[in-house]
Amino acid sequence: MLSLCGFSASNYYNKVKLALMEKNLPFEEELAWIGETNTDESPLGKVPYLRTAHGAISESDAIIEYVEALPSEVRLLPADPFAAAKVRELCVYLNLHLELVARNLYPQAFFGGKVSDAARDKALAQLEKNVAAFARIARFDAPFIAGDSFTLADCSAIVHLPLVSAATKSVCGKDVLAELPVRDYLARMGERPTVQKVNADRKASTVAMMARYQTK
Ligand SMILES: N[C@@H](CCC(=O)N[C@@H](CS)C(=O)NCC(=O)O)C(=O)O
Repeated sequence: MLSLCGFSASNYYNKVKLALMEKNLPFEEELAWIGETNTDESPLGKVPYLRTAHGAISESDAIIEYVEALPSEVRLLPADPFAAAKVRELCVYLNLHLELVARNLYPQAFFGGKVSDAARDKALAQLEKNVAAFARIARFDAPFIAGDSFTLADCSAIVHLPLVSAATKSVCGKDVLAELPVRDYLARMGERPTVQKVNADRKASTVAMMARYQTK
């Protein structure tokens, strides 16, 4: 049995959880908050990590590639090598060029901290450039983000895009994704039972996370 370790408020945890559910693979969830992770299983102390019969894997990209290689009637990467590379390209834009840059704003957007004006301006400038590039390759109305089927890129888009919007709106006073049809895309994805489950669990976990945060 696979064990997904981490917590459901985490966007990277949910990226993997969505992939596992979309592929109908059985797994259990093991709660591990930041600071309570197993260093042998996740050396940087990040979540998620996946415990398998062979050992643990950290880093969500390594995990979802493993998950995709497991036997399942559902594929989240096209069989065609070029099409698969285009899905992975979108994943890099979403994970590295959008989410990781927006993450610099999270301390102020979500945790009551303060981001310096210089850090805010730097993140905003990078995001504006990166969003314009992302908009050239994303296919929001295709109806999935990489085309006509649900892929690993949707697993990243569904969990990251709301945070990029919320963080930039809160800290920079503007949603860097406002010009893109993100709302319609997310509403369409929200019709999927897997996404509904991830969102319901995320809300409950966020309440628990904030309660822990406030008592620390
Ligand atoms: N590159 C990592 C990023 C995961 C990540 O940043 N997870 C956050 C929670 S959403 C975390 O563990 N933060 C704690 C830390 O960075 O020490 C991945 O793709 O798995």
